Amino acid sequence: MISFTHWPEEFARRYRDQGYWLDQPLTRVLTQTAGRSPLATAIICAERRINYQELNHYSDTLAARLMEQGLASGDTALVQLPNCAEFYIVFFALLKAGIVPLNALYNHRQHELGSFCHQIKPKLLIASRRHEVFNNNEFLQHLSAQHLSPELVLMQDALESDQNLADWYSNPPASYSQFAPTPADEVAFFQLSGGSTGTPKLIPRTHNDYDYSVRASAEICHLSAHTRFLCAMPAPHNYILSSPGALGVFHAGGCVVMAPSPEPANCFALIEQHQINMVALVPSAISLWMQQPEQERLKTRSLQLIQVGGASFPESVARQVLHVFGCQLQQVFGMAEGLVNYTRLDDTEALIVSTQGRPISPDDEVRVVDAEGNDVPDGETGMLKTRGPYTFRGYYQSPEHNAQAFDAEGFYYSGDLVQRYSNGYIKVVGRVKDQINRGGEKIAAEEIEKLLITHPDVSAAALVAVSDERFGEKSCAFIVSHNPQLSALSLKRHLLNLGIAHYKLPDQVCMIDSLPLTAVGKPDKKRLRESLQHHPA
Ligand code: J2J
Repeated sequence: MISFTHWPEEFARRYRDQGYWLDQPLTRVLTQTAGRSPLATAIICAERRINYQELNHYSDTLAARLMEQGLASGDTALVQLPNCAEFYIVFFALLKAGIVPLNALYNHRQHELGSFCHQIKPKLLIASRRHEVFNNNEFLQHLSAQHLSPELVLMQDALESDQNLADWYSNPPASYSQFAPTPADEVAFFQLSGGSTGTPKLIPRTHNDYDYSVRASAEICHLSAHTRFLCAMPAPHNYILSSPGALGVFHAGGCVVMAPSPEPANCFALIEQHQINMVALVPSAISLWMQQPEQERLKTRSLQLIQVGGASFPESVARQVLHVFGCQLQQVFGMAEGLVNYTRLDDTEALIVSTQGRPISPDDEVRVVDAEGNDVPDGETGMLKTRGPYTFRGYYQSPEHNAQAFDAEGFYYSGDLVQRYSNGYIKVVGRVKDQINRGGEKIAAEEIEKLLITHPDVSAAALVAVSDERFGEKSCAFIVSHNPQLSALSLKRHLLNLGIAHYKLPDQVCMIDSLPLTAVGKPDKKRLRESLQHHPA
């Protein structure tokens, strides 16, 4: 089994007694619906329509083939697929076989994928030959040189010499053995943290905790067999997978329509063609959708619910959404670590536009505290800390970071600055974690700073957020260098050569003589941010 920080026994008992933890595998969200409505369409992916029976069958087949191959419960897998039906076939197959997946984002590159491999040492890799990291064998050879070669590699859009993913889920094994999912209170899969540290952190999620968050979310969002959900943001992201996301839709028996990205022209065409009634977006995407010409927006008339989350969403824009799309708006404030807040569908318009909602569960314990850990009065700003039936108790193999991220009672500090009102609703007003939220894509400053100083001409680096009309925030790298000729281009090329995801490249670069320091000798990022406001780069 994968080792992870369990909930203390008294909490586990309470979560079971309250009916949150069902002690069933997370694949329940699929198998129950497949039993109930086998012929209902589960996924529309370009020209393909896959019903629940087929989705269940494909994932059974792949699970059985993997077990036949000798992969077993407790093994790990690294998966990187674009938004497509295979993402869910693979996810359910791995869970059925007890193989614990980590679903990388499709825009992750060698740097991120390499770090994931180091952390989980996957026996299985599932990826796409269309992705730039896998369109040749360099990365696979690099893994092999590091003694990290997976035992089995399955490829989508496979070459002749590859093991073809499509064959593996379509062609049945010689015999089916009993599936062996990991126990419901053990790790089902790894979720990715937005991060604020040097290396991307992994979040162990159990069947019990994740299944509860999905079930409860589906109920809060009134999902049903009539839900037609557009999956237009990255499928592995916690929000799009579980709030209530595709898993919530499968649980309710609705239909998930795949879009490669939130690009408006394609999404609007899909919404019209498939009469989609629900979509989950980040603020920058909804702003882009609002800017489209009215005759284009008319194609979205079937939409009944637009969810917005992942980054801060100004009240004025929220009001505009109501006006422009004329459908329900729901704000979602969540985190891959657990806690998710929603405005409720029957809330007043004032609550919906001005807050980020309230927690899913009556047993979500949320505290808003000052720097000394004392609760602040309602309505005042403080740091959010939380524990509950679906909030994790520790990052994977990160004792030092866990010592900082959790308090002695097991509350997780999310790094968000919030205000909570007497009705329990939360407003996100800022952040203490060293992270840049670039239109919902999270960048851990330290991770990029560590890579920047590996450039031979860089002696110090600090990455800070700058506000941006479209993305909310973009990144600016302050660089100290002895080389007056050092260019932004050379720095970006260096980072790209190290294989980081493109969204992590600094949007701006500022050369300075030295980094201002705080009283304790750390880079004074507040002053750096202020200097940008006075002298925009
Ligand atoms: C302001 N900041 C927000 C919001 C997240 C549902 C929705 C989102 C995520 C997510 C998620 C925000 N307003 N509405 O996992 O299940 C920022 C906060 C938070 C961090 C978490 C879900 N919604 N944020 O975005 O793990 O800073 O999850 O702590 O990617 O995003 O990021 P992530």
